[in-house]
Amino acid sequence: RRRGHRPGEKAPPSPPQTCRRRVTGCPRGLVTPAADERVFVGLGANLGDAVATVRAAFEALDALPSTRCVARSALYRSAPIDAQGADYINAVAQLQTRLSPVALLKELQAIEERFGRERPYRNAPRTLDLDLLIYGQRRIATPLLTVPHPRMHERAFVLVPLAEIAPDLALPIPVGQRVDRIDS
Ligand code: PH2
Ligand code: MG
Ligand code: MG
Repeated sequence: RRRGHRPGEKAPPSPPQTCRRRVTGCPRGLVTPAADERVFVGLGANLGDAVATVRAAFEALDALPSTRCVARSALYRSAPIDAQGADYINAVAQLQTRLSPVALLKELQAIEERFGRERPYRNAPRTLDLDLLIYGQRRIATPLLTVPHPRMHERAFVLVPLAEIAPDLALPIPVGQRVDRIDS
């Protein structure tokens, strides 16, 4: 597996300015040189064995092409917010990846599918939810993808695990929401 170039190694030549970035030419069609951007993914589950699922999902993230999971938060339990069903198990992963944001989104959706995700209605209980929270400094606003995640700043179940693994991000934690760390 390619892990991106190491410090000291010669960087690949940049494409000519006049050329559109080629994304269709490479086999997966999905690789972009972004290996040193800090990428964070939120994990959530409240259907089935949520603890086991979130643990397995960390492994699935680490197994993605051109991607490594470089930090995992603890697992946290919280009541559903704007949703019904059982308590959620939530966590946050930090990735190092050469996948573009959209390519990564597609991979996250494929993992959700593999874990039996169904979408009968909005915010329905789910076996696994993987949300792209932050992709370096990028701001993305397309019908397909919004980064940073538009609701993450209101959600303690995202911010608390994120603050655990990235304390320097200095995010505001909402008051009045309980998020209880569990042993994992
Ligand atoms: N995800 C939602 C809606 N509500 N509540 C908790 N506690 N945890 C979640 O992951 C969550 C939620 C939509 O994705
Ligand atoms: Mg979500
Ligand atoms: Mg989602």
